[in-house]
Amino acid sequence: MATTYEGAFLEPRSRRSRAQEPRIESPGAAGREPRSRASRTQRHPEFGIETRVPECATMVLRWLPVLCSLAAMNLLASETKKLTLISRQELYDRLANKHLLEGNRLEQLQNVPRGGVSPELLAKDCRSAFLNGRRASGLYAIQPKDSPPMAVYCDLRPDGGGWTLLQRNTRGNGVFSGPSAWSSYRSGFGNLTGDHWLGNELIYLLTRQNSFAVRFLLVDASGNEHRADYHSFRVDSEANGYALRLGDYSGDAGDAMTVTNETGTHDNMKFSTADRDNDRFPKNCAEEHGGGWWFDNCGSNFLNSHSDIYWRGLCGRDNPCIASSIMIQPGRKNCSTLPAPLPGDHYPIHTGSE
Ligand SMILES: [Ca+2]
Repeated sequence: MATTYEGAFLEPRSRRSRAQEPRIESPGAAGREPRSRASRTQRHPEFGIETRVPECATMVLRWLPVLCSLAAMNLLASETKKLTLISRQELYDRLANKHLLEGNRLEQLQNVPRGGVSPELLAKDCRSAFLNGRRASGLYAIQPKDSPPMAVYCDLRPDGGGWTLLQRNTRGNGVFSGPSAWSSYRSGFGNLTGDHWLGNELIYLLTRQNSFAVRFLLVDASGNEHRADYHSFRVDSEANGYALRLGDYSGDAGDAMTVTNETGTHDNMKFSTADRDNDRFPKNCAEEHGGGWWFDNCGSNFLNSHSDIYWRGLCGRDNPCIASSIMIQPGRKNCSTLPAPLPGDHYPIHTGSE
């Protein structure tokens, strides 16, 4: 009996998988790749060209708007999580220099509403406040990078671009006649709405976060205003004696900070006080002149005087300047000159909130 093997290994149709089924080619399908089940054909509406779009791509395209929305919401939620709302009192407690606020009056801070504030949203300096639309000069709480918040006087007149004041001296109220110790100049003294020294530590924290320009403004005995701009300004840390680092000069007051003469040059000098002599004079310049400064031998200027504000070539003992102020703002990347004060403007003589 002949044994036939035909169909001996065939299983019943119901038990065969589809892959095992004989493939039946449709007419005209010869030579073409079998159509993948994980793709679909899409006809271009204009050129009629058929392209095959993978199903996974179709799914991604279909759900892309939803995925984008979810990602945006997630990003927004993560950003929102970083913000903290603290009360005005709590911010005040955190201020590094609250002793410079007259009468501890919280309402003096123009950007801290009664309902509280998010420290993360505070400007890092007065220039930032200006760019955020602030135009009223006065006291602001700022939050420099890697620093506790601090209160500063912001000069925000439209033509100025946003200045952060470091010093104001109108020789009033004896503010500059008392403090002489290193610790006083380190932590600052006076009243931010009047005469004050912001403090070497805060000046260091401010100027280490960016490239700053500085303006020394002086009012001579006749009431005329003069300025000395330096296109870069930085103060080193206390470990390096709060040494002064200045760039190129421009202005009409005369370069009394970086010029080298028989009294030395102030640039690159460490700060000196009555109890810390870092100058190159045989005696102690700070003790001799009655206040702290970047003295050399002893120098060509001294703005922290309670009596004679000195700037070589502009005002001296016989014709002392009657007011001074020191202010900074981030340096301009394009090296353009700093805006000049308008005729009649008197930067240093702000004695109250505007
Ligand atoms: Ca000395």
